[in-house]
Amino acid sequence: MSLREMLGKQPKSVTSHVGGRFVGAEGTPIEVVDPAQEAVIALLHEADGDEVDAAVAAARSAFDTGPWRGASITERQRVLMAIHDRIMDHAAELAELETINTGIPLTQTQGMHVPRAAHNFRFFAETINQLGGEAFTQERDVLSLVTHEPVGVCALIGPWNMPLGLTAMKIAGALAFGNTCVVKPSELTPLTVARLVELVADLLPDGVLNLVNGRGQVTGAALVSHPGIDMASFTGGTETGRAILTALAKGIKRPAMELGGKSASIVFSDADLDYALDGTLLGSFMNNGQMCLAGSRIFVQRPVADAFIERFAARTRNLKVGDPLQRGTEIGPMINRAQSERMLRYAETGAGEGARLLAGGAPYPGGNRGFFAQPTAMLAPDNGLAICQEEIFGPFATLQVFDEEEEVIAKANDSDFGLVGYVWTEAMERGLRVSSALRTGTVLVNTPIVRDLRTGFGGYKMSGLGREGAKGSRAMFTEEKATIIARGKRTFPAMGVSG
Ligand code: TXE
Repeated sequence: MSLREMLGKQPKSVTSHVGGRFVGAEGTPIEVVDPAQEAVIALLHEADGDEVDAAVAAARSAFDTGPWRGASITERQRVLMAIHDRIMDHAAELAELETINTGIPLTQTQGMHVPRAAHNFRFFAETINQLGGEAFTQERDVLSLVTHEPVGVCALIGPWNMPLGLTAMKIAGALAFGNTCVVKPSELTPLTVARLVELVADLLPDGVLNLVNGRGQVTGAALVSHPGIDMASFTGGTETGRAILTALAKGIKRPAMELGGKSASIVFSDADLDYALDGTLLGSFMNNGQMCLAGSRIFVQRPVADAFIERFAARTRNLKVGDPLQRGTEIGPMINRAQSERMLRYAETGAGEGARLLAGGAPYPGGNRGFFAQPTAMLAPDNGLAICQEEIFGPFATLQVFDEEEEVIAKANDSDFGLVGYVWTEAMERGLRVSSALRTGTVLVNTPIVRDLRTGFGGYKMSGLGREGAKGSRAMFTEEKATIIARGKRTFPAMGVSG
């Protein structure tokens, strides 16, 4: 029997993991659904305020009195590498589980998500040995040292679009820098993170890695407003980010926010057009288009626009939609019915605002189960349209035509978001010039997604706060401490000597 059949017959029970033990199987569970089959595959025990309290207390006690915070770098590296190996040993199972739970094609979960989840642990194991502090010796009589200490208990809130990979990045960073954590995955996609916790529980001291599950409004809200946490790292939508920031503000807790995007992908007429076509398609439709860094707001320079747009539309119509477990499937179902209906509403809104439908714009006709929608492309007359301004988070691309470099930079920057910009050109000077003009945290020149963990990933404007990556993660997960040491007896004004 396949894993999907097994889960369909006997949905997995997912509980919290607190202080080294799996707890809490009572109460009415939340049904977790396979978006391709609409079958219940897991029953999620929702952690209430008391259970969140217990998880934070376990993390607090492990941080304050446990061995992890003071463990040597060698010991932390050993554990992080052991977690890497565990993930790789279970890579096939984790990829299949991720695909069943998210609808993301197996080729992508196998080829990218799971290896990347493991790589995060290897990367941070190496990074903690390489990132040093600072020493300032300019003042003759003092030596100033800057060191980084763990921030404490980290609340890690994960999204549903790449649950294992993105949450593993947070867990690996938090643990590498000596913290303890409480993880809350999305209630839509809790399976792989729960399995990860199960797989690595014996590698960590009790209380270092805790897991709570449940809806954002209940479990998530209780966690981020808990006085016992020291910071929260969140990946998700802008509205939720705002709610979490408000909760954190009460306790002056540190936020790290990776929010949405509406990234421009600019195709200049001097680009290698076949290559740019492949790149813009992948940048728009990978991960079923449910990507914060999707480059799905495409601008094409007029001399090549007609030919490029026609080919983009034909390739979009040709995308293979279907069962994400099948090899060859390029687009699986969207995460739930609300998201697929929302995406199709955007096609109507776009048409109402004067955009021309080039491909898709309707439910997927093949099969009567699953939250499938046809990959969609629209030609937009103006960047102010809702389809060019709002994050759609599905297989939906907009195309616009431009004439001048200055004009397209202004249009690309005309967005509330600022996560990523893509530039396609054979003129490297232009690539660099446009890169420095784009108000985004990352610019990719002549390539779709490349994630170099040594660089920080995060957004300008409403795309977030902070950066994830080597130094960015250190800034997120450590407190910076200055220690000023007198090199000998210093001369300073003596007070209270006379009168
Ligand atoms: O995710 P949410 P939603 C964008 C995308 C999508 C939109 C909405 O545009 O259409 O967000 O997605 C938890 N306190 N992205 O609403 O709410 C929740 O349980 C604490 C961009 O389905 O952002 C889940 O674990 N936690 C994106 C996590 O937040 C709360 C990835 C994310 O859910 C909470 C996903 C609360 N009050 C969606 N409310 C990206 N940046 O990649 C919810 N949560």
